[in-house]
Amino acid sequence: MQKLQETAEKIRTMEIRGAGRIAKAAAEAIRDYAAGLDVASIEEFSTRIQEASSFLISTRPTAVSLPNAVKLASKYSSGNVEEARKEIIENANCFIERADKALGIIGKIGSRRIQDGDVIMTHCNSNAALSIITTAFEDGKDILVIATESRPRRQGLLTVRHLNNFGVPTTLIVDSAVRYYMKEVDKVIVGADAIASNGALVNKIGTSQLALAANEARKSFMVAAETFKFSPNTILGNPIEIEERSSDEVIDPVILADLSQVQVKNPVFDFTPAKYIDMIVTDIGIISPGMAYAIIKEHLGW
Ligand code: RUB
Repeated sequence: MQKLQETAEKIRTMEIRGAGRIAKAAAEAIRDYAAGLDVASIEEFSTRIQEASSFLISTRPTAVSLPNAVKLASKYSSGNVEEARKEIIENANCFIERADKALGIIGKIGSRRIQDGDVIMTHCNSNAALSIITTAFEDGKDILVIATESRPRRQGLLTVRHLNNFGVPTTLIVDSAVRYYMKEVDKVIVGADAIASNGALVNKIGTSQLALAANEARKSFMVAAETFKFSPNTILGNPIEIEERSSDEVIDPVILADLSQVQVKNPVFDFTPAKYIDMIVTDIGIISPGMAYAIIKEHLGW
């Protein structure tokens, strides 16, 4: 359990972050936990796997890739401990391999929609969105990227470093400059923490501002999301919980302690309605947000 607890802690503190990376780390944690589980019966095996799954899922509430990965990885049908263990190891490995491949496929499919000369705006730090951008660049397309800082954790700095390593010309802006620069943009490309059955997107706080500004300026808004980012629970009308993190990420607690009339809010994701999304680039192809329900039914086994 110690290794699994370490992974859970890294996800909670955001040492491991980004919906795709979180999903892969969770699948690995369940796999290694199952591999080393010393139990006397299948009932005990089942209880311990369920406990470990719930523990991992509780670390961050919004990215649906986390429960999806844990569910897909921890599936087994055998009543025999050794066989059940083998099934989990295989399912987890299969999920991890699928997740790795998905990024490459999204990059390939999405980059076909990028034109020579495009200016692309992105927000936060999404591996899936970056896969499209760097694939287009490596295909020889002459592109420019505008990347937001993404307060309060400034994941935009990871994005600009990544793009710099690829040699992609990139401009870093503060989040409040999104609308100011939108007139220069051709396409917005962002990642996803979750996509609801009605096609609404949940992604880093501020994503909906990019969508509104893009809509106002008639620029295209593209989401890059593996199929395991779609939320089965939303079919049942369950809302996606928006994570609220500590005020320490926004303001020095010593300064805040002096401000008796001030409270700080730090929601870290927001909703972008489907009507602002032109397309979702997934590992099974490009879809309109209206197809989200079909993805959940056909590709997540619901
Ligand atoms: C990260 C974030 C990313 C999505 C998609 O938020 O909002 O856009 O997770 O990323 P945080 P990816 O930093 O709070 O985890 O495409 O890499 O899965």
